[in-house]
Amino acid sequence: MDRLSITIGASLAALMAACGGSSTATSQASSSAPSGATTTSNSSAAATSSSAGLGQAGFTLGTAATKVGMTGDATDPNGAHFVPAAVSVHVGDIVEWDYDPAAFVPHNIIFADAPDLSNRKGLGAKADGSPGDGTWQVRFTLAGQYKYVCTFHPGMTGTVTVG
Ligand SMILES: [Cu+2]
Repeated sequence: MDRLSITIGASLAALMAACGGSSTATSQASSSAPSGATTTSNSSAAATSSSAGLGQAGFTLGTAATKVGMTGDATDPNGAHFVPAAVSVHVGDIVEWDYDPAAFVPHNIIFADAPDLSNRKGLGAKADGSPGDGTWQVRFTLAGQYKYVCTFHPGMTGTVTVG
């Protein structure tokens, strides 16, 4: 009995060692190589923690250095778009997105690399047709280029360059 359990224990230990060995090799390979999967999982974790250091976001942070309009919808020949689609500000400046109440189409502002700065709920018309929050502000505290999209309208994209 004792010898049997020892044998089984040893086999299990060998199996676990084998598993541990292979998974270690896998994680080493993926962490040393800049693979897409590793980069994605790292960047989403890093973006969540680091995007707090990129700036702050809210409805009323202060006076905006630059304002971006949100206009158009599916019936617009040009489609929905941010106006202007590209803005440049200095570190510490506030960018404000203003919803046009006449548009009756909601828009959101999603920064893929800075989720904390994003407005996920969206500005503008609510499901019942009543207007939602009309403005969204972001104070950028780190230089860089910040690309964003409205996920409600494919192709509705913008860029904030902070320098
Ligand atoms: Cu939109």
